[in-house]
Amino acid sequence: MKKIIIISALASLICAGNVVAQEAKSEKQANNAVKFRQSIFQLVRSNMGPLGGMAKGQIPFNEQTMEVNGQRIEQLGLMIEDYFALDTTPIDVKTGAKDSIWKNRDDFNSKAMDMVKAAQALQLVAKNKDESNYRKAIGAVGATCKACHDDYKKD
Ligand code: ASC
Repeated sequence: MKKIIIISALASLICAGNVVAQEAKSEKQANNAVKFRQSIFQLVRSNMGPLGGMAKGQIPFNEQTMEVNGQRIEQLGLMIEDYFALDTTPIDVKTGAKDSIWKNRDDFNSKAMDMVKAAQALQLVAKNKDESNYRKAIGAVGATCKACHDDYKKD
């Protein structure tokens, strides 16, 4: 009895967040999950676009855009763990996500959190009008995109 109590207490600790890992059970469910995941990354891309333009000197630095887009990327980044909780590898779906994501969940989630942290740092730099660090802070966000793509995005 004691063992059961300890085990269930541990289980509830492990499942403390909203995120419960599951395997996709149908094509419809898996395809929906892919669409939702891709929606997140499309919005990340949309918000990275102007930031990348600033870092490359194509458009002027704009603190407000840096803050707003940084906040959006932060929020989107926080959704990644949840939206990847469903393992779609049992179903044959068209996806850019590598199967290795679900074999390395902790690393994948920690790479998503690296983006969150870099996006938070960017907001702070913009808020403080810390001009000499604008490029670096944007570059740091982009580097977290690349780090995850290198390991977990096909092609
Ligand atoms: C972007 C974008 C990415 C990252 C990456 C940074 O703007 O679309 O995937 O930055 O290219 O290296």
